[in-house]
Amino acid sequence: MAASISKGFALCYFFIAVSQGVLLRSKSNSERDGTPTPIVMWHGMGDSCCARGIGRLQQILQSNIAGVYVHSIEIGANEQEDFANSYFMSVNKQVEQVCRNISSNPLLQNGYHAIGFSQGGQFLRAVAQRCPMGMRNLVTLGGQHQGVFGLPRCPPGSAVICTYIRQLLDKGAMTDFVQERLVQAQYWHDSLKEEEYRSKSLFLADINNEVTKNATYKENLQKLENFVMVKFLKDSMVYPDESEWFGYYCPGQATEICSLRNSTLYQEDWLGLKAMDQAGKLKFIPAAGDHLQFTTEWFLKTIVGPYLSS
Ligand SMILES: *[C@@H]1O[C@H](CO)[C@@H](O)[C@H](O)[C@H]1NC(C)=O
Ligand SMILES: *[C@@H]1O[C@H](CO)[C@@H](O)[C@H](O)[C@H]1NC(C)=O
Ligand SMILES: CC(=O)N[C@H]1CO[C@H](CO)[C@@H](O)[C@@H]1O
Repeated sequence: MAASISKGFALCYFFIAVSQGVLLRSKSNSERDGTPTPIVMWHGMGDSCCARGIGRLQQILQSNIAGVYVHSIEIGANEQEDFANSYFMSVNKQVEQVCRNISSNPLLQNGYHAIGFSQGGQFLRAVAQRCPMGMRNLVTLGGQHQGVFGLPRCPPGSAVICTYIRQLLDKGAMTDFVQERLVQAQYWHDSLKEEEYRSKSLFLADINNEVTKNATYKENLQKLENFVMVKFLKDSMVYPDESEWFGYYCPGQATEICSLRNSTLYQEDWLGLKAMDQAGKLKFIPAAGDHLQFTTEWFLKTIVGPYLSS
């Protein structure tokens, strides 16, 4: 099965060859109605529900899991709005919209699997924590669960937007002005200023239970059957890439990395991740390439087969 990946793609842009693919048997919802568990996808920054990369992935899922319903999240009235909202709409509002959308979709009422690309990964985790609605497996590919500290490269087609974003982040990611306007500021995490991050972050510090320890978040996240995190070992987009496995710079500095298991969040179990780890529900999967670069074969074998097709 041939798959080719173009080099040099940025946050959430990837091209993947549509494979002829093995037909993965679906054990799935068969007890209920004989159809496979539906899949909800959330794209990343500078991407949209139905652009080339995401569209092809949706095709791959549909051609490899017979009869599966796939819902690719679109925020806004059309693809242009969806693209712009990936930069400029409050993440909390986006999550709220997705919660409403999932709860009003009759095809998603018997549970679903979720797969998020890059920032779509941590946004879907917020969905799991705030309105799980029967989410079974959550897969995040290059998600930034502990945020980012740096915006190294931008997706193609986003150069102008990115220059503007950099200026905003430089001006002060944690000012109310920027927090309210910029998606990426809402998961900005300056490990040199943990206190400021906790008090100002409108999104990430909240879903990570850094401030209020919301028992509902912890309870809901643990409802997942599996929480699968893929880290790209040659990631040149996400700093630090350990964030893709829920680790980060150790508090108070920006060089040394502390893994998830080494963090207070884990050790005091603010989110139930330690309990999930002990129950074998956390999967830390390495992928060899750069951000969101993988082959169809890898995707089918490592992700679709084990986590999306039953
Ligand atoms: C949910 O998403 C679908 C597909 O993008 C869209 O057609 C529909 O209008 C959305 N529904 C709500 C309630 O947002
Ligand atoms: C905890 O999260 C739930 C679900 O989003 C929300 O309804 C509730 O208001 C939150 N509680 C606190 C104390 O923030
Ligand atoms: C929170 C925590 O356990 N931090 C530890 C992570 O690992 C470093 C180095 O091994 C320790 O110094 C920290 O105390």
